Formats: sequence, C-alpha cells, structure tokens
Amino acid sequence: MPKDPRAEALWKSLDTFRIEIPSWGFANTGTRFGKFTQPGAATSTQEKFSDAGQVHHFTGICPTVAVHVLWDFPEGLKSANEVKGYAAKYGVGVGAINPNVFEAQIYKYGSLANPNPEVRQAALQHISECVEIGKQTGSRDISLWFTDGSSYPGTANIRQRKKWFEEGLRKSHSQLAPSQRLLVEYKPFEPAVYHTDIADWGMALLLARAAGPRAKVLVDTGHHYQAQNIEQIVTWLLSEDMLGGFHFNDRRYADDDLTLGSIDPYQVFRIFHEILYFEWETGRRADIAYMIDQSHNLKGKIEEMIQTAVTAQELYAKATLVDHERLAGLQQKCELVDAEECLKQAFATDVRPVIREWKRSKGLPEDALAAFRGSGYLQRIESERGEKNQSAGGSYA
Ligand code: PSV
Ligand code: MN
Repeated sequence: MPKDPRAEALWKSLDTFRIEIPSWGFANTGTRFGKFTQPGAATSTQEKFSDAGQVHHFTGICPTVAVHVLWDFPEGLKSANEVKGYAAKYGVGVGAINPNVFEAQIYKYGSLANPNPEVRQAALQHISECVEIGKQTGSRDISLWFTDGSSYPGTANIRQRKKWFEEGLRKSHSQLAPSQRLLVEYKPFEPAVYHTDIADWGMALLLARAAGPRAKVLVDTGHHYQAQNIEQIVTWLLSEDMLGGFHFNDRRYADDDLTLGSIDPYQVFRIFHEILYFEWETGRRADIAYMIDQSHNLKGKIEEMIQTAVTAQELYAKATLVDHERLAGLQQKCELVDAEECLKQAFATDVRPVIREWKRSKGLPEDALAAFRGSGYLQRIESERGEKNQSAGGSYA
C-alpha cells in the first residue's frame, strides 16, 4: 500500500469498489427496428454467465450478475438452482433479480396499474415468484422497472393508477425476507409516450415510501431528460436515506445505453463525488448497489463490459481524491474558484498508476482488455456460437 495518505485512501476504495454487470449485456440486442447480431453473443443463460465470469476474471471487480427473470429463468422458480449452478461454475454470484412484467401480451395496458384486476394479480404473482427466486439465489435486491403508462391524453386515470401501484408495491414488499430490498426504477418515457406511471425520482421516492422500509429508489443514469442535474437527485436521495442503487450507462440523447463515461465522464465522477462526500460527512457507508445497465449493439459485448468496469473503477478512484475537509471549508466561505478546483484537480489526476499497482498486488492483469484479448476466449466462443447467432437477427416486422 502506498505511503501518501490520499493514495492510501484511494487504495482502500479500490478494495471495496464493486460493480454488478447485467446478464442481458451479453446477448444480441439492437434498436427498435431490429437486432444486430454478433458471432460471439451469448445464446443461453449459461453462456451469459460464462461471459460475465470472464469480465470478473480479468477485472476482479464484477463479482455478481443481475438477471432478468423471463430471459434467464425459463421455468421461473424451478430454474433457480440451475442458474445458481452456472454462477458457481463461472466464479460469480447471482445479483439483482429483475422481474419482467412488460413483455407478455397481458401487459399491453400495464401491469401493477392495469385496469384489469386479473392482470394486476398476474403481475403481483410474478413479482412474488421473483422474491422467492431471490431468496433461493441469495440475491438481495429485487429491481423493479415498469413500462406502465399511457400514450394518449385522457386514456388513463393517472391518480387511480398511482393507488394501484401503492397497493401492489406494498404487497410485494410484505413478501420480502429481512435481508431483501425492493428497488424502484423510474423512467420518463418509452415505451409509453404520453405519461409513464413512475416517471421520475420523486414518484419513485413516494412509491418506495408507500411500499415499506426496505424499498429504495434506483437511479438509471439514462432515464433523465436532457440537462437534468443527476448528482443533485443523488444527493437528495442520499439525504432521505432512499438511494438504493444505480443502473449506470451513458447517453447523448435519451436512454442510449452507451458505455459508461463515453460521453460525459465528469458526470459519473460528480455522482461518485457526491456519494463519497456524503460518506465523509456522515461517517457511514452509503448502502448502494452499483450496477451496469447497458446492452451493446455495436461493440464487442465482453470487451465493452470490461471497458465499462475499468472506467467505473477509474472514475470512482478519482472521486476519492477530493479533499473533503478542504472542500467543506471552501464551500462555507463561498470560495467558488478554489472549491471547484478541488473537484477539477481530482478529476484531472491520472489514477491509473496506483490502480495498476493495486491490480498487481491482487494478482490481476494490469490491462484487463489486453489480457482478455490475449486469452483466446473470444475466438473460441465465436466459432462455437457463430452459427446460432447467424439466424438470430433481423427486423421485427
Ligand atoms: C429499461 O429501460 C431498463 O433500464 C430497465 O432497467 C430494464 O430492466 C432494462 O432497461 C432492460 O434492458
Ligand atoms: Mn435500467
């Protein structure tokens, strides 16, 4: 460990920083006009776990994989042991469980807020099964994203739908084991384009509060309007003890699912800074699940996931370099230039030499991407999966 106290703090933060990767980031995806295929894309849950295992093997910081129940658990609860087996085989754990109440035909007009009580019941039943899956896989978080909303003015009773959501989330919360949490994700639009029932952090916050004490808000960085100040949302949720986790990705226009930090690395740094500043001020660790929510259409899937994890680690490391005590004093005296410089200096610091040293001490490769490329894994899966993937793409029409 280095002698300098700031480098020491950075080193300690590297020991604790972990980020979860999504199973769906390894499968073929596309745009709303169709899928682009890759010869090496994962074609089964087992392959997704195998690929995720590679990301963790080379980076050392992605020990868990978020799963989507419909996509990864073809037989629901009955698939739980099988999925757990894949995780163990490839050296990772099962992370957040994502129910899927948006793809089946019955959810055309919503799930927990569907005017039809039978559909609301079906959605509740699915979430309840996901809670059970979480208990079996040892997953802490049930991560809820709903597409519920409407696309034309006057077509939905928005207040009534809010009540249905409160009711459904309360019931779901009552089924949690003491170690489990519900994370409520928000998104302003898509696929509903007039109103979305859980459109922003305020709505997610109110619904999480109504659900119960172990429900928190999930911030997906791609789910905001242009120019929205995301780190301010983060600070408010922290101060309310309501920030449960993140879905990290970058965006230029809307929910673009771009590589973390590819468009605006300073944004990610500012989010990490606010969290670390909160931890310094309160003397307690913020209990936040850091997760990635990206599905790469154009870049190689495993390569981009490695790139993402490495970027997240670097930006988090930079944020640990902010001198909090000095910053607090400067803020108090309204020394604007010097206060801003506290952030800018930390952001400009090249943390890679210390990270390389940390990696060496852990027996990890200094350059995760190069090590993965040199391993021959990609060539192997491309030849094994190429044929299956050839027929997987195409248009939706
Ligand atoms: C929706 O856009 C979302 O962010 C939710 O988290 C889903 O679970 C995920 O993307 C699916 O790709
Ligand atoms: Mn998300």
